[in-house]
Amino acid sequence: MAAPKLFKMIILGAPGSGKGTISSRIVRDFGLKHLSSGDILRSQIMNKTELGREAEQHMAAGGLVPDDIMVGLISSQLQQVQGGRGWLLDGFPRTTPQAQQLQKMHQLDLVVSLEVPHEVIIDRIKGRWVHIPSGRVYNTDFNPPKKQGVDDETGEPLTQRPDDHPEAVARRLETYSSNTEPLLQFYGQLDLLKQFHGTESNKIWPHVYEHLATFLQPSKADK
Ligand code: G5P
Ligand code: MG
Repeated sequence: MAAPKLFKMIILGAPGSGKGTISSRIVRDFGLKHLSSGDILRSQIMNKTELGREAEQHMAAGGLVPDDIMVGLISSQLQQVQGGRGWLLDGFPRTTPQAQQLQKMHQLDLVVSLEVPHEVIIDRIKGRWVHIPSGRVYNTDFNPPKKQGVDDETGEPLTQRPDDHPEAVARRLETYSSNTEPLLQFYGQLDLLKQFHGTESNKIWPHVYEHLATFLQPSKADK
């Protein structure tokens, strides 16, 4: 019997727009496999791989890791996804060449974009703390850890991302506007794009949930 077709989606949005936050709810309620390009790169840096060393310089300055590295990295990660309902890519593609390469390899079902004003983003990034090994994200106001400075599940220390200092955040927002925003048009023309506007993830989430539920049966009934 042929394997069931995998659901393939992308989440776009500026740095700090809540891609990781909304993705973790999609994983919880719709059972997709979450692949975050930023989390994959940070684990390469933590493991001191050659790729990690190359990526680190670009990331710390708020720039982009070269397209050829990213396409190779993500396509090999996607090949390793076995079974399940499908996947959710967060942070990739980020440039038109990356999107063109992905189109050659996979037929996408949906592209979601989170549209959050930049002034809201700058404020919330200041309070972000992360657990690098798992990618779990906290915020001192929005979703603080149970114990300050410590990951809820492992008890390991939380850190602040080196690219979350104000100069790098400003550069990441500029990079998003010039390199990634053109993808809205790219996916709009392919009739795959659905945009969600708002300033709070908790208010955006029910709309994302309802839209996704038109494609996939939720694995949990509540939003
Ligand atoms: P990343 O890791 O992909 P970004 O910059 O795209 O990084 P980031 O910063 O991870 O995106 P996010 O996932 O959109 O943000 O947002 P989040 O973490 O969920 O939320 C941000 C904070 O706000 C958290 O603390 C969260 O708790 C809080 N929060 C969420 N919602 C709310 C709310 O409603 N209210 C409040 N108060 N707080 C809230 O990429 C990093 C770097 O890797 C390289 C690049 O150098 C990039 O800069 N890279 C690539 N380079 C080239 N090509 C690619 N494809 C690349 N992918 C990664
Ligand atoms: Mg993220």
